Amino acid sequence: MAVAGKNGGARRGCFITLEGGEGAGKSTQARMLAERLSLRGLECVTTREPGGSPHAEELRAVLLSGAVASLGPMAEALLFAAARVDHLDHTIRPALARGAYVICDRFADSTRAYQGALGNIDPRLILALEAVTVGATRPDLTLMLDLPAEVGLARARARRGGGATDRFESEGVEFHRGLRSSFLDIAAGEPSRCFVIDASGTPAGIAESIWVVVERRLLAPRPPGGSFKSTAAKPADGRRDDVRQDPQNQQDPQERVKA
Ligand code: T5A
Repeated sequence: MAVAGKNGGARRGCFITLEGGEGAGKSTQARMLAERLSLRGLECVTTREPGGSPHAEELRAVLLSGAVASLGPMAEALLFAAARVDHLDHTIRPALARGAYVICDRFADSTRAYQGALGNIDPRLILALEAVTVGATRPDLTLMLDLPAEVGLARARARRGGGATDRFESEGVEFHRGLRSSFLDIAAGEPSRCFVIDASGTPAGIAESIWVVVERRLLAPRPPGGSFKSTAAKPADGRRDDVRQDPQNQQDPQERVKA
């Protein structure tokens, strides 16, 4: 089934991105979501950034080795953008053009958070680079997997076993706390695209929360003549548990707690 896209094109699929800190469970959830969509008979393409196409995977190896770090965040941002162009041209756009669901583990919000906010690059520059790189191929839905930095880092560490940390995992915990805030700020700024998911539960519980959002946002019939609107609420402690949708689309807070 192809979903009508807001970004033009007579027929296109659906572009879903997963974002969040290290070890938040993005890859796990991307896989689980693809399995569930596939059971509905929908074609799914799971992919990742940096990477997702042969040349972009080569750039991934360079970026995660840390070889570019000494050139500074702007050079890193440009290389992530170069990888993204190749990924879009060779994987994402062809899949969307044939009506597939593309589920991408990280995308442009990661550049905004890692290189932009944490790397102190002027946000106008990051957004201009994003506009040139991404063009109209913006995600239809972004799932922000949110959990304390320490928990995500512990998960990533446990998975790695004794292996070496990569370029960004090796940053201190303050960096990763800052990342979490940046992703939550991005979600607050674009509530019609972004939905924050509490990623501290079990994989199955988180997958269920994600499925509720995907069903309501992408699979349910649209209300006549319009897209869903949403409003964002920020708790007093600065953490965001979710980005609430309009009443037709609202997630039961209890469902989130259970996840
Ligand atoms: N980057 C990327 C930039 O700086 N700028 C950019 O523009 C882009 C696109 C990519 C790095 O590049 C940076 C960000 C990153 O540092 P990566 O290896 O792809 O490097 O890093 P991550 O995307 O962070 O991938 P991770 O694998 O570390 O995290 P995930 O995908 O969020 O987590 P996942 O699913 O692999 O799970 C990690 C471990 O936790 C377990 C899993 O089994 C696994 O062992 N797990 C859970 N455990 C308990 N409870 C749960 N609910 C769990 N879910 C998963």
